Amino acid sequence: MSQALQNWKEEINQCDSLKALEDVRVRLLGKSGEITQMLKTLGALDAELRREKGLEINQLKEAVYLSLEEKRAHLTTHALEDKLTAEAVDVTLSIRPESIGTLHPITRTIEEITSYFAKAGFSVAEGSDIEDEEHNFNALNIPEHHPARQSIDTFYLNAEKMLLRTHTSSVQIRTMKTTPPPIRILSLGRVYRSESDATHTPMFHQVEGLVIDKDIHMGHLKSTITDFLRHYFGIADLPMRFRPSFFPFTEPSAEVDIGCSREGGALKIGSGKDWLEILGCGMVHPKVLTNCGINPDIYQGFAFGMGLDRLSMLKYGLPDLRPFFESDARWLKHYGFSPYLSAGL
Ligand code: 2U9
Repeated sequence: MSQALQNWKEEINQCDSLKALEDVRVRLLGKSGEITQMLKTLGALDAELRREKGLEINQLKEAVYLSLEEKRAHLTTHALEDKLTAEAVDVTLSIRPESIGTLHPITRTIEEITSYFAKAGFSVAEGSDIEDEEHNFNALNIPEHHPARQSIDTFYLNAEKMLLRTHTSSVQIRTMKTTPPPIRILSLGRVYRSESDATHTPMFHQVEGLVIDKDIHMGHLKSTITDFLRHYFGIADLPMRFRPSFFPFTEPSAEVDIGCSREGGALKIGSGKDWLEILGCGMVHPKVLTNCGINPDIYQGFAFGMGLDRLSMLKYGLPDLRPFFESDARWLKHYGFSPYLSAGL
C-alpha cells in the first residue's frame, strides 16, 4: 500500500463525525480534490504510462472510496445509538400531571357529550368550517330571501358566496346527501356569526344530533333529549318542558327549557319556579329530506341543536363566556380538567 493511501486511511479512521468525514471526502475526491487532481495530470503522459498510472490512481481512488463508506456506515450506526441513548425515556417513572396541563372545559364537554351519544349508537360526523350557501342555507330550507337568513349575521368570504358556517347543520346535510338511511349522527364544532357582546362571541361551538329512519316520531325525540339532559346535568328528575317554536329546517319545532331557580341572583339548576332555555329541536322538515334525496314518505327524522359553550358554563358554574377564548393559562389552570380523569364515561 502506498504511503499516501496509508495516511489517508488513517485520516479517515480518525474522523469522529459525519461532518469531518465529509470534509475529508471533499478534500480527496471532490471536484478539486487531491485524487481528482492526480487524475487530471494523466492527459499529459504518453499512452503506455497513462494506462499504468491511470490504473494505479483509480485503484487508489477505489480504496479511499471504500474506506470512506466503511467509516460512514460505522459513524451512522454510532450516531443512531448515541441519539437513542440521549433520547431514552424511562417509562417506569411515575407521571407528573402538573407538567401536562389541563383540558379546556369545552374539550371536556365535547368528550362527555360524544361518549354519551356514542353509547346511544350515534357516530360523530365532521365537516369543514368553510361552507357554501347550498349546504349552510338552501338545503336547510333557508332560501335566499328567507327572513331567517337575514337574521343570521353571516361572515361571507368572497363573491362566490363561500362563508364561515353559521351552524353545524351543514355537516348533517352533507351526510344525508351521501349516506342512505338509517342515519344517527352527532356533529360538533366551531360555528361563526358576526356578533360580539357579553353573551355572544363571533366564534362559538355547537353540537347537533340527527336521526333518520323509518317510523321516527316526536316520542323518540322527546325521550332522547330527556335522557341526555338528565344524564348531562346528573339530575335524575330534572324538570323539563318542550315549548312549541319555529325553525325553517324542522316541523314541528320545539325549544326545551329546564327547571331552575334564580333566587337571590344565584342560578341553581334542577329545582325552583324558573325555566332556562337549553336547546332547540324538531322533526326534520320534509323539504330538507327531499333536498337531500331522501323520500319523506318513507323516512322521517328528528334533530336537535345546542350551544356547547353555554352547556359547559351551566354545568361547571363558569360565569363569563369571554375567557373561554382568551388562552389565559391561569384561567385554564383553574377551570381546566385533568386529562387523567375520565369524563365519567
Ligand atoms: C338538519 C335538520 C335539522 C338542528 C336544530 C336547533 C333546532 C336549535 C340552536 C341551539 C342553540 C343553535 O347554538 S344555538 O344557538 N339550535 O335550536 N338546531 S333544530 O336541526 C337540524 C339540523 C340538521 C339536516
